Amino acid sequence: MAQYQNIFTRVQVRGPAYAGVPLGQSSTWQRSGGSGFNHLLGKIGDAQIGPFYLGYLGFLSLACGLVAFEIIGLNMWASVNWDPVQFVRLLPWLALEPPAPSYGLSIPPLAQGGWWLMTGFFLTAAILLWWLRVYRRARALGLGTHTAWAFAAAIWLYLVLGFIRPLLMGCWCEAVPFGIFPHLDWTASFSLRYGNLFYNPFHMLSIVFLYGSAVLFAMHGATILAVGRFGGEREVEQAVDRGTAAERAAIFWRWTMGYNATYESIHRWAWWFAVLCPLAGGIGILLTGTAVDNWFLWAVKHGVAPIYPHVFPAVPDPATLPGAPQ
Ligand code: 07D
Ligand code: 07D
Repeated sequence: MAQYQNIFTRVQVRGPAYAGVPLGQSSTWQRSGGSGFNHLLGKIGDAQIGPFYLGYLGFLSLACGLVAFEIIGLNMWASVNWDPVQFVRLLPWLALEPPAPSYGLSIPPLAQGGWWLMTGFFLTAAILLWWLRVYRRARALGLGTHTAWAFAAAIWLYLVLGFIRPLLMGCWCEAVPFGIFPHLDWTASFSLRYGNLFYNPFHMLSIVFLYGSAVLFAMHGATILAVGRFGGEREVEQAVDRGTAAERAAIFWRWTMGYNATYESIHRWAWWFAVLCPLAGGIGILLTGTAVDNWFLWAVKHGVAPIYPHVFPAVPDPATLPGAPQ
């Protein structure tokens, strides 16, 4: 029997290219790039590409992002003596590291972390300018600014990791290096240095919202695809006038779970789950090394982790020994 399958397939309905609503009088930039169609992209999204709105914020953001990207790339290339083959071969392991602990919060020479500091400046400028662009484009279209605020939650975690926490700790050396595997090494050693991040309750909460976002996204995506045959993907109409699709989606979850979201509230659930992941995470990182020095000992103190019986002789926490890096 022929069935309407909509996991992979998509009906491509193609009208004339649509430039979007007219730009207001106040706009100094025009949309650029014209528009075209791509059949393959149309299989996973909308087939129309462009026009693109660059604007001065977009331009400045891309320019700053390019500077940061270039500084990272050239430093990595220099670290393999400008050998192009080794550069490509070792790329995932190459790094641009922050300054050594002895520099504290001062500005170090370029080759001793100065390039890292400069990259941080340009990357942060690029991200903040992109945030402004997201905010301004939403306003220009008369939208809410929900996307900008969700993005701000991610930027919060990024700023805590690379700027706010290092400031509080009094050292740029606390920040994350630029590099694919080096930033993973940093993440692992951060956890070890502070007594296992698993015992940080804000890391736990962040994981709840990370996993929760995935399961909610799967449930929502599945529900909407499942009622696609009744026009359920036209969510706005279904939110204001609950038709047969919304009705069935609600009944499905009421039958299986006893409780259901609405066509509108599911997006609030999704928004909060996604936003709370980096928001909680940022709090957890900010507390680490500033308020709490060892999450395992913290957890023992608060009855989260058990006190292990003294089978072996006592081992002091290496971080509390004289001469340990602070
Ligand atoms: C799918 C949206 C698209 C985004 C993509 C990432 C760059 C970097 C730069 C080579 C979901 C684009 C990547 C522009 C290129 C250079 C110099 C988002 C999607 C496709 N990480 N991390 C990755 C970043 C931190 C951790 C991958 C950025 C923290 C772990 C990618 C930041 C900690 C793992 C990446 C950042 C941490 C990764 C895939 C900033 C704790 C992995 C990311 C600015 C949170 C995974 C090899 C992805 C991996 C991975 C980028 C911060 C941990 C390179 C830009 C310091 C454990 N991280 N990360 O898909 O495969 O995100 O690593 O804060 O296992 Mg990371
Ligand atoms: C990084 C926000 C910044 C990104 C921005 C984007 C560009 C490019 C380009 C699109 C991701 C900028 C974009 C520049 C755009 C293009 C082309 C968001 C970021 C602004 N952990 N852990 C988390 C788990 C362990 C550790 C969060 C799981 C170990 C550290 C998350 C496990 C150790 C940190 C999480 C696990 C450890 C984290 C990240 C399991 C390592 C953090 C949430 C099962 C041995 C971060 C409080 C997020 C955090 C974090 C999950 C294990 C270390 C929930 C599932 C015990 C140091 N971990 N972790 O949204 O917030 O990141 O911690 O083992 O800093 Mg963890």
